[in-house]
Amino acid sequence: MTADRLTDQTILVTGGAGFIGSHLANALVAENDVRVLDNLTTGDRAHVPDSATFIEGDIRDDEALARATDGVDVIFHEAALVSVQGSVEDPLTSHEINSTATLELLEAARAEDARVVLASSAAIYGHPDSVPITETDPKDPTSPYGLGKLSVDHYARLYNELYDLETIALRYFNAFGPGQVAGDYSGVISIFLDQALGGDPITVNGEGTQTRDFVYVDDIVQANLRAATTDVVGEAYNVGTGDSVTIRELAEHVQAVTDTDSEIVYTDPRPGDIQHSSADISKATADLDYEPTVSFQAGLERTAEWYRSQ
Ligand code: UD2
Repeated sequence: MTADRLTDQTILVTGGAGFIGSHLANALVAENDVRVLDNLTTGDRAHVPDSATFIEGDIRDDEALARATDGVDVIFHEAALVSVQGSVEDPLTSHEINSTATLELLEAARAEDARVVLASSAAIYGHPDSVPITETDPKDPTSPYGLGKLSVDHYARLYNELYDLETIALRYFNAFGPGQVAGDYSGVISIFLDQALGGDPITVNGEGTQTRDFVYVDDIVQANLRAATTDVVGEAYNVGTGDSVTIRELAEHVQAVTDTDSEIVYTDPRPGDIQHSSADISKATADLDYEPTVSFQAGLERTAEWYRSQ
């Protein structure tokens, strides 16, 4: 498949009612026949575009998966148990969803000869030796979540090598944007915005010197769309921006964009927290023509705007 963009395809977005999946479904629905499979554990039916076919079901359910994958051309696999902390508390469920069910999905894709664009994660690298992180750097995940993503990232490559299935794994760094609902284990930006707009203190873990590469959801979507049409398959790509900010700076930016009096408080460091993270995106730029388009500041403003409107 080598086209500039996806048109007239039958597409499945797993997790399409969730944060990243719903943005993807919305980007695809005008020119394609889009199906969404989501169990609504963390997703929201209201975020699924009206013209998409919605299948409420769990990716662990064979019957739901068979219905969702029947006749598809492309699968974007975003459904996952996304909480790192949750995976530490319940590694078996994390494995069932993030590894076993994803393997089942690859099998279904093999039967349909469908391309699979798979959500992998920077969590596969664990504590990096140095930053920016390149795709060939050591992988030493520190959570069941990271290990599960590493297994399916490798399975995607193997399915290409063994069965000629068109697969691409995208290793997301710290995704943020509208639709990322604040919760105990959601991304730090959603938590800080929720705290600041609610008039609560902004809780920085440790001294806030740790850094993250925050990538706006539109750019995650861009990487997915390019992965869906590239002729370079069987590869994995970092999806970040190449820039990073400290968590302390992030807290200050959140204070500024929300125009709040919320103070920044420093709590205990999070056990096992990664100190530095930033993506080397040169491989995605070279192969996929991927370029981040939304700056951290602009993305933060748009996300704050969305929170205010909620
Ligand atoms: C994120 C993803 C994870 C994985 C990884 C890849 C989330 C929730 N997790 O893990 O799934 O893809 O990236 O690199 O998106 N922090 C605070 N105060 C808070 C919450 C967090 O200071 O109230 C800090 C936290 O200690 C960490 C940073 O903010 O240093 C980012 O935390 P996170 O949970 O948003 O994301 P991360 O990088 O652990």
